[in-house]
Amino acid sequence: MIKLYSWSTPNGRKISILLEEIGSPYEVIDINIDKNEQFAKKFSKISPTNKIPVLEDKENNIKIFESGAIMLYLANKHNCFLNKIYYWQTIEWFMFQMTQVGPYLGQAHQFLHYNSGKSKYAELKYMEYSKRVYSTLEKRLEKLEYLAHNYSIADIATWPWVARFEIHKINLNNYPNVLKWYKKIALRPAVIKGYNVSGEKNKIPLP
Ligand SMILES: N[C@@H](CCC(=O)N[C@@H](CS)C(=O)NCC(=O)O)C(=O)O
Repeated sequence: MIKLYSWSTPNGRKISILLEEIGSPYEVIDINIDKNEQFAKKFSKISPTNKIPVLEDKENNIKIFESGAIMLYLANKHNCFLNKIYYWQTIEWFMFQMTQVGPYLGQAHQFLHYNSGKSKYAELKYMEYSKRVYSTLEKRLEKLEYLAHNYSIADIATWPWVARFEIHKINLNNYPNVLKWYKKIALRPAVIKGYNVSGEKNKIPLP
């Protein structure tokens, strides 16, 4: 049995959505980061960075932190969502999520939503970065249905971040290709289920 330590955030949702897509049974252990449970002694032992998500798989006697590492582990274990033909394109767009979509939109959340008014410079900087991230996705999805041709870990990693469009103050209607991709993925039963397995239960936002 797989144990997933998670919370209702984009990085947590990536993993539960992937597990639902795979159809692998798993147990969720809530780590309420709003109550600083990530710093509890017990969790510190399995998460060296005191962050969710962490996955534990008894079958292979493994504990993994970092959402990217967890997703690669699951894609390799089950041989899915990491297509052999489009392997490097999938890795490219997966890495784009890990290094740009997540970090920049995450900072936009901090400065535009949770701490607005504290730094004009940071608000402007991360608003511009967010728009740049969306323009990159928009261009990529102009001719493609999914980020790396087939539905893959690149889409599964990126989608829960785009689902926070209201918090990073992006009008999805300005990015029609992203909007089409977002809405199509939002209809997948595994996405609907995986979105709400930990923490606060919310409706998938739609513009
Ligand atoms: N690079 C990490 C980021 C994980 C991360 O930022 N997790 C957040 C929730 S989305 C967290 O645990 N925050 C609590 C904290 O930083 O104290 C990953 O992709 O797993």
